[in-house]
Amino acid sequence: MLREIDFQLYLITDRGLLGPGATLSAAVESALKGGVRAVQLREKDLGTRELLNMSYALRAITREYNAKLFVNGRVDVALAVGADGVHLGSADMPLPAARKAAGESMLIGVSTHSIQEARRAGEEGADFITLGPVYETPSKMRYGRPIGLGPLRKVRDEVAMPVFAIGGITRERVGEVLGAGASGVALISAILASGDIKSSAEGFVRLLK
Ligand code: 3NM
Repeated sequence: MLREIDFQLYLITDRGLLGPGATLSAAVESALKGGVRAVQLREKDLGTRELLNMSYALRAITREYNAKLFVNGRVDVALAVGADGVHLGSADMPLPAARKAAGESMLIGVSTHSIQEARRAGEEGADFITLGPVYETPSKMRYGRPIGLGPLRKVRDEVAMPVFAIGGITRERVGEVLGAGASGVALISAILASGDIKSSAEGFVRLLK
């Protein structure tokens, strides 16, 4: 089954980066106003009920803007709130099991950190992958050492699905990662910690047109 990926900018949440008093819903709405059309809810410290409530809230807002919603790691939550997809990391349910649970129409994105992981995700039927961290990220070692542009250049010959460059992505680096073969970019801080979420999102959208 072909499930189309119709976005190039993939915003991932981290409410810890928001200013004092800011809510994640308001921050995401600003990004949507700036043209973001795919959001991954990634708040790993939340318990199931809190995550569920936040997912419902983001589902309502993303729907208003005709944007896709992905839930990190939790097929059950994604299904319960009617999200468009789930995004799997290496500690989450393996892709074949997630596909079985999620059904055929749900989008499944997978985090990869090497050509080998990218290939495997392709073989297992991921709809898209993130590949990184390409650059050093503000949160540095949490995501491992930067892999640089080399794997991005190689991955295009290895997999057919869209590949999003992730890790330290800024507007200045969009040209470089697209040039290396990425089909889009996935990011947190360059939008959510930018001070002006809407205009940062607009900047990325302009570059990706
Ligand atoms: N995953 P920023 S890097 C969530 O390499 C995440 O899989 C990564 O944040 C990976 O855009 C990363 O602020 C953090 O660098 C991305």
